[in-house]
Amino acid sequence: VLILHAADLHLSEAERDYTFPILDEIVGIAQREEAGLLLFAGDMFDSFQDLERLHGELRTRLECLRPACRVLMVAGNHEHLRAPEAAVDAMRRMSFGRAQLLSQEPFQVVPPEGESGVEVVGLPHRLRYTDYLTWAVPPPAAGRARVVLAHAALTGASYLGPDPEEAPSVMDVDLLERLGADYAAMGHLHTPKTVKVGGVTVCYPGSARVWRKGEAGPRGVSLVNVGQGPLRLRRVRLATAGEYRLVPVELGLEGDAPDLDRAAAGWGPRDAVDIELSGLVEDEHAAERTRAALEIRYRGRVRLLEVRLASVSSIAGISRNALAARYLELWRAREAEIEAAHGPEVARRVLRAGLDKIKTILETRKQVSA
Ligand SMILES: [Mn+2]
Repeated sequence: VLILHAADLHLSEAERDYTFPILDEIVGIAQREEAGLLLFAGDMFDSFQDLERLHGELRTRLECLRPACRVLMVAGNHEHLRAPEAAVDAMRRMSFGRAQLLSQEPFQVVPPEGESGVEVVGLPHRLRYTDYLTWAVPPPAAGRARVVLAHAALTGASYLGPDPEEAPSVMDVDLLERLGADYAAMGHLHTPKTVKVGGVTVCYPGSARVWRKGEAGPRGVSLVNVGQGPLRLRRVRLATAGEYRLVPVELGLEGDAPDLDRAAAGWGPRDAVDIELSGLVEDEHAAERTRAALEIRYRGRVRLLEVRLASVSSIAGISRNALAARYLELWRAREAEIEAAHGPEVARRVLRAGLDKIKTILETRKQVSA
């Protein structure tokens, strides 16, 4: 069966216009590829309130799926954020239409459907899974592949460490092996990652959207063929998710920025662009003017734009200082040569390193004379 596996969409009321088109794109991929199973591995909603307010909208958006496509999901830690005590009972009373929420603790077995169907074991999100050795999980049905659907970080494999900013919820990979899973459809880690542990292919498709700063690289879902011959896995990119792009910019002495239009031509309208200005400048007001100008220039071109003064330091009159003047004179004589050999970025960094050194010398002198 062809499975479309997505995770961590974090649908939210505040970002309705950003997140729902991504859901539509995922549904469109399931249609185009004729997926037989659509799995959502948790954090479909950004909080319990978002789940309460938006689950009807989710129901509507899933209606167009062909009847042969089954939709299963588990809750993640975010569906429990700011949730009332009986959150799981509340979730069970909600109607998700085409989607079935696997909420039975600690696991829920969904028997295969049709001749080529796979068996799915849902593990609703918990803070701890340490009692798993006592779970009475039946062995996989004869001749059927088993898929585990879960939302957790994993231990037992050092390269799958927990996300430091997220809730603990760590699962031992041994649990996945004991369940006899062929494929573990995981959510929780926002960076895409696939590893083979014993006989289990463990896959995190990563967040289906840019959820916070630093989530760089294309967002996507996994398309996996399970149950017919060897497991085949491929990644499909989500165009509507855009990308997070960190753009480091080194300012010149006058607070001037290099031309960013070439780089900006590669930015998409759904991207989150984070321009980080650094450098040593004569006048910090000039740096602030550059910052404001860049904001005006690129605002509206991307979904989110931030232009920040990250590590800009200023030293007034440095170009009039004898030592600095001599250094700048030597620098200008060799600037073209260094730029040609190493590119403008390296050239700016070399200039900055020299001026930083001079700044330190001047400051030390001041302290000594004071
Ligand atoms: Mn998440």
